[in-house]
This record gives sequence, C-alpha cells and structure tokens, in this order.
Amino acid sequence: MFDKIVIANRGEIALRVLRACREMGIKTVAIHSDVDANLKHVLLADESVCIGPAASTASYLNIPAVISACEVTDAQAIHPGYGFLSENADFAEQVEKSGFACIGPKAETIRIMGDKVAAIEAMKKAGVPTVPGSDGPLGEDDETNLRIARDIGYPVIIKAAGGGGGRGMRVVHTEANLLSSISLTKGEAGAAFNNDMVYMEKFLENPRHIEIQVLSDTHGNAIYLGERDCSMQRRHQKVMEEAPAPGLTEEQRKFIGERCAQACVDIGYRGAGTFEFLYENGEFYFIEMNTRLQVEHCVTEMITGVDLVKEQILIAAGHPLSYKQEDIVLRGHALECRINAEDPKNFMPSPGTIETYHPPGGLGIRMDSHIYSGYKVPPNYDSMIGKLIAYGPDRDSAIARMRTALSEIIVDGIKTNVPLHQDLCRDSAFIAGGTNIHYLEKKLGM
Ligand code: MV4
Repeated sequence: MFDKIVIANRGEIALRVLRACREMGIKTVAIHSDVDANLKHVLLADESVCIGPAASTASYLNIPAVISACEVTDAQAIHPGYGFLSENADFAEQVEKSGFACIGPKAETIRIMGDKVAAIEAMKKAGVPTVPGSDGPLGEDDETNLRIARDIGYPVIIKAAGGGGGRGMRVVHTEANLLSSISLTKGEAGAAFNNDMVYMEKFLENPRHIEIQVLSDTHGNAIYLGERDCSMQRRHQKVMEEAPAPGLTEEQRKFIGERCAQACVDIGYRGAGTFEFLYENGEFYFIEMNTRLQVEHCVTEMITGVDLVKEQILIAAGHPLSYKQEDIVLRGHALECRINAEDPKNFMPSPGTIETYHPPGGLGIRMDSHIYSGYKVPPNYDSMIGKLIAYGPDRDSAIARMRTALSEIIVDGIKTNVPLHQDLCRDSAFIAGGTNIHYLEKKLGM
C-alpha cells in the first residue's frame, strides 16, 4: 500500500480524499494555490505545498508543479479528484512516466473516453446500448450525411467528438438545416477542441439522465454499484442527484449494470468509472463515460455502504476488489443537494467571507464540505461549497430528512442556492419522482 498520497485538488473533494487516506493510515500532501492556504484539508494534511498563484492554469492545472510536489515530498501516488487534471490523459501519462501512480484509469483509457466517437464505438462493441446514430465520424459527402439523417429520422443532434458535458452540440429539426448545422458545429469544434470531428445521433426529446457507477480492478474483476439519477440540472450543471433512480426495476438495473461491468472487463478498465446514459421510454442509451470519481459519488456510497475513494486507492495499489457483485445490495434511498455560493435568483457566483456556518445534522444526514465560519470563498474556482446528502430507508423519508436539514443549515455572509433546494424539496413533480432533464429549466422559466 502507498504510504503517502498527493491530493491534487481543492475544496470538498480534497477533504473527502484526505479522510479516506487517514482512515487507511496513508499520509497526505495537500497541494494548493496561494489563495487556498486556509482550506480545511490543507490545515489537516500531514504536509502542504503551495504550487502557484490563484489562477487554476498556474496551479491546479500545472502538470510539472503537481508532479514536482510528489517528488519533493516522496509520495507514491496522486489522487486527482474531479475536474482539473482528473480526465487529462497527458497528465496521467506523465505521472506514470515519472514513476508515480495516478489514481484512476490508464492514460490510454482516458484518451479513448475523451474521444466521444471512440468511446461510443468501444461501448457498442462491448454490448452497451447506444443512441441510434452515424456509427462513427461524419465525412465530407453531403448526400451521405443527408441519407444518414433520413435513416435515423429527425430530429437529430450533431455532436463534437472532442466535446462532452454539453459542449459542442447542435440539434437539427429539419433536413433544410442539416448541412449548415454540420459545418457550423465542425467549425466551432475545431476552434474549441482543436478537433473538428463530429458525429450524429437521434435527438431524444425528453430523456432522463441516469448513470451507472462501476469499479474495476487490475485482476479482471468489475462490479456495478447501481445507478444515479442526475436529471435535475440547469445548463448542464447538476443541481440535485439521487440513488436509486425512481421507478427503475431490478431487472432493468441488472440488465444495464451487467453490460457496464462486462464492458469494463473487455476494455481493461481500472478504477472507479461512470457510464452516462439517456433513459427514455424504459430504454438506456449510452452517451459518454466519465473516467473519474464524480461529485455525486456520495449517493452511491450511502445506498451501497461502499467507500468509493478507498476502493479507488486499493485498486491503484494493485489490490483486487473488496466486493463481489453479490455483495452489492442497494438499501434505502439517498439524495444530494449541491450547495453553491451563488445568487439563488440569477445564479451569479457569490464569493466572499462566510461569517457564520452551522452545518445540519441528525440521522441520515451527511454534509461533505470544507467550509467553516470565517472561511473566505475565493472567486477563482467553481462555486460549489459543499454537498448535503440525505439518506433514508425510502425516498419519502430521504426527502423529509433533506427538508429538515435544509431548514437548519446556516451559511451567512454569502448568498447560496439553499432556497432553491428548499423549493425543490416541496415541488410536487420532484416529490412524485422521475422528472426529465428539462424539468428544472422549465420550472425556472428558462
Ligand atoms: C443528447 C440529448 C438528446 N439526444 N443526445 C448534453 C450533455 C452531454 N453529456 C450529452 N447531452 C445530451 N445529449 C441525444 N442523442 C440531450 C442531451 C442533454 C442533456 C443530457 C444529460 C443531462 C442534461 C442534458 C441537458 C441538455 C441536453
């Protein structure tokens, strides 16, 4: 096992990783930018190294600086968290070439999944259901592209191979707009991702966003840990997530889960991963794979009892999985509210000093946050300041506990989206369950 790990991230996820390391008896190195010296995990870590100024590009995204921190502290591994360098194949490659372990999949896997056309092709080959589409990149021939769209049936969506997470896509409703939409998307993709490859899919009008969590070790074992419903989103930013997905049957879960786990074995996947699906009319359609630990991993932890960060570290150290598929039993229901430092009305970031913080508590409540009274939220990074997770024996009790927790949490001095979550937890469609990806934006009148 590693005896020291560098935590290459900040905020709540850095603290989450630090807690797993402590529990495992692994020493920690916090690397931080100069405005982040007072982050909770920096204060708790065994060692800390300032790696640069506030701008992410000069600190958390500075590959040589991150690797140097590993060298000077004599650590053996780096945990990249989410965001920043977590899905950067070049980073993973350089870390491993420098003789350290990068906690996550092989660089080659990250590279394949970063190319959405290659990812879909790999998944299709492994038996994972995909969206009806062009089965590869679109070529230059207009007649061929018109025929592909006609075969799929309108509406279709043009997506950039280098995109993902909502970047570089365009919906086409009629044949008259197809060719211009392809060239517009190609042009934007070339400028944004330095890769103008685009592909076409049937556009699903009212899907839910359901994702499958997997763990896969280096001994040919892979398991699925159920699903998360992440449909409650605004402008491709998830707002609230839950597990299990309302209404999904045990048969559906087993069907899609087994395919994801088998795909992990087929591609030699290593670590924690997430298969993202659109779910419509009872069918799953693969869209992307995330090769990192996700923000919303906690709801899966609550209903399975599995510590996903601990498993990531064990896998990276070459251990076999601690669980077999039959050990994974879903119990109860969990919800997660992302707490952001933002104006609840216009969603503008609201950095500043937290004058008073009173975290919520009680049975089934988990607050993953690095904030404390007197902590200053810097303007340089993502506005998420914590995650409030509520667990209960069933969905209604998880919602009731979430409502109670939201009524007692106090974050004074800055604006937060707590009022939005309070509203959502009393929303009849949310309470009924199973709302689609457009629900929140429609509710907000967007
Ligand atoms: C789609 C789609 C409908 N049909 N693909 C947006 C983010 C990226 N991960 C894929 N996205 C979508 N792909 C087809 N064929 C609708 C979306 C989409 C979406 C997906 C998941 C969560 C939120 C979303 C919000 C708008 C559009």
